[in-house]
Amino acid sequence: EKTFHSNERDFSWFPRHISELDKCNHLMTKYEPDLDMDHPGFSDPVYRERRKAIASIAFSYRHGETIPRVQYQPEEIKTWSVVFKELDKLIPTHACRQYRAVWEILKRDCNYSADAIPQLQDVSNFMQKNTGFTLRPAAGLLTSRDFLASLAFRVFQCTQYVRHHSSPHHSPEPDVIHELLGHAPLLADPQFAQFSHDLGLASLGATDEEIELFATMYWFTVEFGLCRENDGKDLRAWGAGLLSSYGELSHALSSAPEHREFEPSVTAVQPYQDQDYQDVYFVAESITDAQSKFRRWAAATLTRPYEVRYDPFSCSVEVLNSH
Ligand code: NLE
Ligand code: FE2
Repeated sequence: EKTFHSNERDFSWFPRHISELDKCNHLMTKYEPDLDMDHPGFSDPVYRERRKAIASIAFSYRHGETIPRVQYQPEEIKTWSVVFKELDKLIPTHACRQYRAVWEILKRDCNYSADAIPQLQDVSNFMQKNTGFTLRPAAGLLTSRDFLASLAFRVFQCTQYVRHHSSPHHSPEPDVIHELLGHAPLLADPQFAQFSHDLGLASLGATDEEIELFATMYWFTVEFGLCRENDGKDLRAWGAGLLSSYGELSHALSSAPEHREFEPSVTAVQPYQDQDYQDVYFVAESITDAQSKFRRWAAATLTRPYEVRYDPFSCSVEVLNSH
């Protein structure tokens, strides 16, 4: 049984205007290569310095600024290139329909190729034209509360450094390859953008326990979700953690892991680890189906005594029937 005191609730802060996302950039420290012994870059001081230098862009970034460009080094481009080529081969048979459609457009109109790492500002402009989503630079893995809050403003907080070259097939943490190959294509799809936006809005003003449920929900959908196509005959990936990891993408669709039906009340409490390939994935009928199930579940689960709505004209969140 969850209880909360209403005066506690009155003090819970969340961003009301998009510019307040400048205050929503708290990092989880577990993936700092300085701290995590298992991180592929741990024993490489040059990598650690480089990652820090790129992350410093995010620390000084303020809402409304153009995202500074990074001059990627040959080794970083090589890592990108390996991942790009492997995924380009798998996408036709492994990625969901919406992803495949945007993938072709990105290659044609947005300089997506094995030769260069696209710049965040260019990709942000492309997404904005399609769904209103924009990118802002993030220094690493953020707290779930901060990360989910930004989605309510159709802002995606995006890392800019590149994974360690020793592990192109899988990274335990987000990096620019994960963001640009995993997330960006689907954030340019209207239906999927709406699903992400819904998750973000649901998270505003939520209790810590509820944030945990939403973060788990996010994990098994936006990051590792599967769906069916061709009248249920084919299994396809729509999760960004799969679409940026050619190692895990093949694993996820094989018969090795367990495939369970997406059911919000079950999915939201499923334990998971974030070091290696998952051994359980949830399969939705479609993104629209996941979205309507999520909406029903969130409405029944949330304890906040008000509703929120995003006003795209003022880029702000309105609180309705507050008492
Ligand atoms: N495992 C993913 C990849 O290798 O791209 C990143 C997951 C971030 C949650
Ligand atoms: Fe991600």
